[in-house]
Amino acid sequence: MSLEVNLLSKPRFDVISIFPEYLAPLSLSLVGKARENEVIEIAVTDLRDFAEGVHRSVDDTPYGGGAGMVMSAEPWAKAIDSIASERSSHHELIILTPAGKRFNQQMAYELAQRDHLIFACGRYEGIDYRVTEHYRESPDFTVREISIGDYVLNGGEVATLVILEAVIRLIPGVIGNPASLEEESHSLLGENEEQLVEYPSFTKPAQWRGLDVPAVLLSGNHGEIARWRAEESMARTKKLAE
Ligand code: 6GU
Repeated sequence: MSLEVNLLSKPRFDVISIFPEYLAPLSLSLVGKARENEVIEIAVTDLRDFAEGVHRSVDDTPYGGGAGMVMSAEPWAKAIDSIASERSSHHELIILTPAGKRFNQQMAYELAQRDHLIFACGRYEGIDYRVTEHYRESPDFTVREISIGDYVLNGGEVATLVILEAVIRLIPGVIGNPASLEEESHSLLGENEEQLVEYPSFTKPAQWRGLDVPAVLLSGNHGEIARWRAEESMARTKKLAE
């Protein structure tokens, strides 16, 4: 299993949504800077641009009955085909759904290796399942259904923000000091083979509202400090499993 991120071309991220404004945070902070510095490319597409008729409808009632509406296959296929035709690479199509595989750090590393990710943000009762089936049959696509946890959101937009934030920070050149990727919680890099969470951190002042920074961190003894941090990491990780 290689966790090193090796990319031949600039990674491209496409997001398809009926609420493009929901993805506005992708212009902020680390992700926004990576776009400005042209380390990555992100484009947001309005699904309705690919819907027909005066009402630009993107949904319909479910076959078999039941509550809610289902997103129609054709606008999705038109949007996905249009986006894919702009790039010759293999495409990773990510369909956001609470019925998908739970997102984790291992998946973040895998997605950070890909040249082209397309995020399909479904709403309502989801997307006509034939969209998944259709692109699974194509050799140009890998299709993944992903969930970010065991709760229900109104759509895939926020899940896309979560996944993009986890993935993009792993791309070389996005984070100034890559060593910080090794020490953090859930890291699969460096010496964190047991997938420990991070130890607690403190900064100045040494006393604050009656609370002292642990004395060992002021000792200057690097061996003692490393041992204390490793013990804290193990204790925190153990506590999470309770
Ligand atoms: Cl990816 N989508 C929706 N609608 N709800 C979710 C989710 C995704 N992940 C967890 N809950």
